[in-house]
Amino acid sequence: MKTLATLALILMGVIPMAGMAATRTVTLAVPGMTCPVCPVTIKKSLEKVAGVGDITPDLMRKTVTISYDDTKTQPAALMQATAAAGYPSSVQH
Ligand SMILES: [Cu+2]
Repeated sequence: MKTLATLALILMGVIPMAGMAATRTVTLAVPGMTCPVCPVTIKKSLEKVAGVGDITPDLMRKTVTISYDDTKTQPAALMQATAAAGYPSSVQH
């Protein structure tokens, strides 16, 4: 039963499998995010990028956390998308 439960978690994407396409998460710092409209604009720009999953903007922290398929896109493309919308961003470490 334990093996089955593990397999189920892998299929649900909870446990990423090594060597396969993985959903990664990156947090971008977006200094220009200053009013409640900004996160909406930023989210819209990121939704157009293929491979992007969940987008969670945080106006207070001026960040946006994005989950993405690393076989389809990379943080550089995500930063490019926000910059194109008028919001230059950088990977937050
Ligand atoms: Cu704004």
